[in-house]
Amino acid sequence: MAIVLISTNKNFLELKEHIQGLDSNIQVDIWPRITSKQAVRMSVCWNIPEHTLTSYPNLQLIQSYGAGVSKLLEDCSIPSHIPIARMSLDSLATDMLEYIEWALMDIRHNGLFYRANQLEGYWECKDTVRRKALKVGIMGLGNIGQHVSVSLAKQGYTILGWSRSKKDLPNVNCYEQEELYTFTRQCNVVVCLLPSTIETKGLLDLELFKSMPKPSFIINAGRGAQLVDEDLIYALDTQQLQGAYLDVFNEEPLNHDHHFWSRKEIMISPHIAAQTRVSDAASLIVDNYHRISSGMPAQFLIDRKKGY
Ligand code: NDP
Ligand code: OXD
Repeated sequence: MAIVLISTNKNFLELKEHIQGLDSNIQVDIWPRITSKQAVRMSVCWNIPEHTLTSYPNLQLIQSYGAGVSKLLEDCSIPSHIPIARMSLDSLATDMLEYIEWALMDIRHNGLFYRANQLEGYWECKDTVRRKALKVGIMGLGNIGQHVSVSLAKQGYTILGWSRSKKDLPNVNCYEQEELYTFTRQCNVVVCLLPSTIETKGLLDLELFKSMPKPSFIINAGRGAQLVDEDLIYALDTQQLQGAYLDVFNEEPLNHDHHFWSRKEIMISPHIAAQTRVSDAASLIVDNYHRISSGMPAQFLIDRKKGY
């Protein structure tokens, strides 16, 4: 029985060492060097080329190396009977919280404004925004969104939350799917922590921006496909939105001639908001491997119909 680690942009050598450090009996291959395709029971995948998973006759589990699984679901060559598990780690939630805290602090201290002024050598003061004045709406209340919203509420932010099914979280005013605009109308910061699905594609559009009080901010650390790029530019041009913090993009890496690069109201980070930590990932992978080896279902299986 073996695990194969497959990625076009991650070096999985360290992951292999961690997995074997936890269980030296597990055979671990790093794609494309496979000892025996027959022996492979589990694949760990991040940015894999299409059709890579078609020739493993005994594959029982596809484990995403990230929380997002949309790329795997888009690959029609992956047999639909093989379960897919996502990465669901406390460290992804705590790291994401730090990224959102940093963006909120930057909003409160007018970071976009002062960095733009520095480039022009221009001195102008603006009032710092009090924590209570920000009404922060979190879209997506799963493993990550719940931790982020509850923690920010504890810090004194006014927090609203929105998800497909209504949640009940301490000091978070929660809304369900049909109440999207009731939710956004109250938020001067919207934070997107949603998975990429058919339903969430293009959700961050002009209609949503217009529903928010003027001016406001968005933070997108979910997936790039959730944002309509041209609508963001228009919303910034018309001062409907004051700024945007973007960690994920329709195309990654972001093309060097994309308009976002030149906009002083946009803060760009290269999909680093919460990065899977190798040691935590290895523990989950080994646990899931042991589960499937003893006939138990793996943890954190996704629902293909919902798309997450
Ligand atoms: P979960 O699956 O735990 O949570 C997803 C949440 O989104 C759930 O609350 C779900 O609602 C909600 N949701 C899904 N579809 C809809 C919809 N159509 N309308 C309203 N709510 C919806 O995922 P995680 O919290 O683990 O991760 C979320 C996403 O964050 C990932 O899929 C990935 O895209 C992104 N991510 C980004 C990272 C980065 O570095 N930028 C790092 C890690 C993750 P319900 O609870 O009702 O099911
Ligand atoms: C993830 C990500 O899905 O890194 O984990 O975006």
